[in-house]
Amino acid sequence: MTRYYLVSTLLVSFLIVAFFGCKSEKSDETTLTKKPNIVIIYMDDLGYGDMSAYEAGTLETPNMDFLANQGMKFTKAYAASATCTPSRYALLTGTYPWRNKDAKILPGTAPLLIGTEELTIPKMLKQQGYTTAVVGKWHLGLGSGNVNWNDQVSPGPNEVGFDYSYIMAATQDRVPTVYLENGLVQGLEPDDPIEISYSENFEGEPTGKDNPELLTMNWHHGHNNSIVNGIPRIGFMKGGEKARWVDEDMADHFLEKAKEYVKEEREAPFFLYYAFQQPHVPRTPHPRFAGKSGMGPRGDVILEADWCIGQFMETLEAEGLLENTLVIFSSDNGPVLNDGYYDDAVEKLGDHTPWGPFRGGKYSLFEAGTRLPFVTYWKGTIEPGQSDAMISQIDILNSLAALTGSSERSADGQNFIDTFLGQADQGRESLVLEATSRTAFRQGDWVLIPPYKGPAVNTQVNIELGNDSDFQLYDLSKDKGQQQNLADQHPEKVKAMLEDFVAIRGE
Ligand code: NG6
Ligand code: CA
Repeated sequence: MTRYYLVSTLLVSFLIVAFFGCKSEKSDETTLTKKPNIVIIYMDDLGYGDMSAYEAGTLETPNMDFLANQGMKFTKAYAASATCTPSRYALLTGTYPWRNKDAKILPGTAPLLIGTEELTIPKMLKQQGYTTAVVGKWHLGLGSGNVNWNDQVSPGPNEVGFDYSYIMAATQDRVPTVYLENGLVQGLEPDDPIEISYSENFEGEPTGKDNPELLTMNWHHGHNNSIVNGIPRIGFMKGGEKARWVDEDMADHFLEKAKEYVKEEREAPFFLYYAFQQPHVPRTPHPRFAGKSGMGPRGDVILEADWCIGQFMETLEAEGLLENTLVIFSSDNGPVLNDGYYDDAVEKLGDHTPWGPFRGGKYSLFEAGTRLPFVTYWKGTIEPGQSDAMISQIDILNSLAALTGSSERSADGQNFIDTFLGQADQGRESLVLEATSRTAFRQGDWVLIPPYKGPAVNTQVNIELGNDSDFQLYDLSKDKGQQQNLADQHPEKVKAMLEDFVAIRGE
């Protein structure tokens, strides 16, 4: 039987060689040196409990679940921060965001946050022969201080390692509300230039504050400057009428760009950072999804994002790339319901729990701020499974470097490629968490939150921030929801953790 098998295998191999022997040497070479494509799908404000594979919430997210159930689903994975810009900075550079004092939520006019000399995932992968692209939300600053949106906008993604970029500059709620392709605003007409200010309005331009009659979505806090498509935004914008995006089409638009990129680069090893805008505010589902979740626009845009992921994965499959592509799926920070607009997110939530079993949410030092869905999927290479290893998004750079044979490493990141591929269960021993410039220390099963001044709750968004006048110590193995502060009971633990924390963080 065995011998028969061996002989028949040899025979088949011989036939294959004989039959395909005329194929060029080049194709053999490509097979030998072919590195896997890498895609990072990055959500904006999606919580641990927003995905049905993680928590049995009310939403059904079959396409996200497919990745989780057919790949490695991580239960102790963290974003580097509880807000967007610092998390994205850390994801791409493998560096803790609190090391960079400017890594805060940026206005649409902020200069590029990543230094053009800094190591980034796309830069590292380029050295390894990859073509690289970002499609979607950027929010890492552009230019060097005084952006002229009517000219080539630089430096930007293309100067920190991306060969191709198709982005919105900041967030969906911030101006300029336009797309940029490789630093050029799309659809801009020369006789209608764009002007942007984050300090004052342009004369005669309506605002959310003064012209409620023009609004299709009402603001709750902030978000009362210029009105675009009936939605009041953060920041003032004038001109560029033809270049302005249609909010309801944004998801389809980015999906189209992501699909085009994959089709064009199917022969190359490529890296695509596909940065979704959902479910960040303003939540503007395409009419195909409006009302579909029964949970208002926040639920609807999660269904929309889920559908986009399905479409994107179908494209990988149709192009024959599924078995040669590592997909990493995660989110930039925890969930928030009312983030500045009246959009029924609170009113229609029902029994859904975006934060899963955790306390807090976006902006919070409590777990829900940074503990997020994290999945690695690679058909045929990663066996379906679950990992309870503690990992951070700052570990992606070093892990991908190890995967692709690069010797580059970031100082803060660790290499967990074997864990990502389901071949090991090793994770971090400790990790510094960040939320709006405050930090906490996660070690083993424990988390230590130092005292911070400031309100316990951000009442505008109704999220507990983690501030307290005393040390807080939680044992997450027994108390996921951080209800029992054990600091008084374990002063020696507080002291020991504080020492290790200070050794990494500094004073
Ligand atoms: C806050 C905005 C919030 C959101 C956030 C950035 C106000 C009052 N709130 O300042 O709506 O835009 O910034 O979110 O303006 S993030 O996910 O990009 O970090
Ligand atoms: Ca975010």
